[in-house]
Amino acid sequence: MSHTSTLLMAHTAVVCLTVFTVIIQKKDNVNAAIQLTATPYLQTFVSHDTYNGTTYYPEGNYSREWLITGQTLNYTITIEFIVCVLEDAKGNCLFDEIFVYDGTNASAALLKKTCCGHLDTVPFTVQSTYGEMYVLFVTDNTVAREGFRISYILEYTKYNRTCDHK
Ligand SMILES: [Ca+2]
Repeated sequence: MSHTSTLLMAHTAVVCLTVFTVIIQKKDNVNAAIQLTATPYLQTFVSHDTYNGTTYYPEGNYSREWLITGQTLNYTITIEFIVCVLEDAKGNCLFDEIFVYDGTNASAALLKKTCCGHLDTVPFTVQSTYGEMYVLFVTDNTVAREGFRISYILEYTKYNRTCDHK
């Protein structure tokens, strides 16, 4: 093999590696927070793609995040935990948890930290201050359960309830 072709092969390998890395990074970006738009109509999201009430979420440091944005920021977002079964931590929330933040990421104020079960019996709701809410589901490296189904809706109430004419 000539020196030139060796160099060419090395160059090709570098190019391929670079392209591959870019694809991986793009995939990671896609796997960032799932974007949801809250409207005045009730919609839902679930803990994992194969959620059906009986199929467990993946075992092994599975995590997923959702960014819910309201069509109108001045309205609030209310989520309701309809079904929620996480690894039983006997109420200590040591293993698999859901965090709900009052903004667009985990730097915002924490509205709720839950592992459901007997401490937070479904259904229960969490409401944002404005039209943005960030939900983070984090699991440890073992034991999965059925997961959750959560509804979300944009509500007009916060700034208008007191203005209602009876
Ligand atoms: Ca677990």
